[in-house]
Amino acid sequence: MKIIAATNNANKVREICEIFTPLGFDVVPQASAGIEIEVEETGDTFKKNALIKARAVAMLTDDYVIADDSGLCVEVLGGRPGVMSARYAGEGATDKEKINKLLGELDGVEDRSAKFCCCIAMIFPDGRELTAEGEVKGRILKEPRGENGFGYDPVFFSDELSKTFAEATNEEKNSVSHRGRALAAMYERMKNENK
Ligand code: ITT
Repeated sequence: MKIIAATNNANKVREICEIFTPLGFDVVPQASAGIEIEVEETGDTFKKNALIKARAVAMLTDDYVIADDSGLCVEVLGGRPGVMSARYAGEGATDKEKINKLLGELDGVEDRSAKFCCCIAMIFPDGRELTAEGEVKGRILKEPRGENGFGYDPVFFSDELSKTFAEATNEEKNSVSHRGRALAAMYERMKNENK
């Protein structure tokens, strides 16, 4: 089954493919389907923003559409950067700039508890909408470690893996990550929907 991924983030597409392709889905990035839009994320929750992105692309295709809204929530920062994770250090900032801003905000802070959150939204060709969420707990290190992954992965130390997401292999990260869990939950919902 073909699914258009409503995202311009190539790393998200890679992770969605790693999990959904073995399940029999043909995941096509929106740009490869000729859909070149950048949707304004006006929601204040991951769920609202995932649906905003999925609906915008679903208007332009008759295929299934999947969208991901995700981010890093740091306890001592009251859940920030949260839905602002991509724009935390300004529009167009690099991952390194975002990490440096975060480490600056947490300078001298002892409680570095954090979690990654993800909401996956799916829209069927007949208009049905499903959402599923996942999260993973950990803490923010004082310095980046590892080269894999993207975004905040080098400073996110996973409690379950006992290493940063950037030190983990793709398989390790997917097995515990917010996105891996949200996608697994979505797969279960889709199976129930098609019963
Ligand atoms: P799309 O909206 O096009 O999907 P985006 O990167 O703008 O791409 P979001 O608005 O959902 O996506 O922002 C999510 C940000 O949160 C992302 O850019 C990273 O900085 C961070 N993030 C999300 N998942 C992550 C992960 O698995 N590892 C590291 N950082 C992650």
